[in-house]
Amino acid sequence: MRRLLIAGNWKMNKTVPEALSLVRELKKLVSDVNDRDILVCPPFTALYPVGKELKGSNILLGAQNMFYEEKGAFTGEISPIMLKDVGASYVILGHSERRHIFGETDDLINKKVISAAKHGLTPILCVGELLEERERGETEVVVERQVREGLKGLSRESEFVIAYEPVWAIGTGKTATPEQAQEVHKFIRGLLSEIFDSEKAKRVRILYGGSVKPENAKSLLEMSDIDGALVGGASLKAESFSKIVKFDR
Ligand code: G2H
Repeated sequence: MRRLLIAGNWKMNKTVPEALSLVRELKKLVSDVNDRDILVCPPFTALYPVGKELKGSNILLGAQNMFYEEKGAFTGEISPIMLKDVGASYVILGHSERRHIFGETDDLINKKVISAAKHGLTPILCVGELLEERERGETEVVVERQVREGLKGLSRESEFVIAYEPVWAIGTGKTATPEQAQEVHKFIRGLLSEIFDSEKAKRVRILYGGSVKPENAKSLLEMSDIDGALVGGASLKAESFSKIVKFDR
């Protein structure tokens, strides 16, 4: 009942010519895929040209962050209206790099989630524990706080996606085992049932992120509560990203 979503988070990579060459190659490699959603999230500077290049294709466009206000004196920020304007339909919010390098709090992330939904952008709320937190047995406490705070005040009708990204598995080459990931995904779906109801919880897509590669995608994506992947490093090359997109179910 949940359509798979394979999303590429390019982070702070790719100039405009590099971004265009990547999506041109990717378009060819995945043109025959129609049973799952494919999303790319380039840096802000490449959103407009990449969006133009993707028109009429089966690849969706998303951003990696935004501010919650519509416009005004917020130097350096980008608004949801600006993202819609360049053709984005998704926005990654609360990525662990935003939380830990840029100090984003649950409260700020929640304001962004609410604003994205209000403007018709689908928020991808990222959650995940640090290594120390996992070792202290606090994974569920941390994830529960991030999910509850991040979704506070969001209406049941709003479409949103959750990405579970254990921080210790991001860009480190260490992947959570499919069983470790499934356990947390199941826990998150249970929380969604409590926050909304079980019907809504069944429809929300929960992605796994953290060193997803062509070699481990299948075993992760086969788990019952893993509905897709948020891919960083391996989304920077058309070949590896397309292999993840096209993993055999
Ligand atoms: C986690 C992920 C993408 P990577 O940050 O969001 O990156 O696949 O490089 O671990």
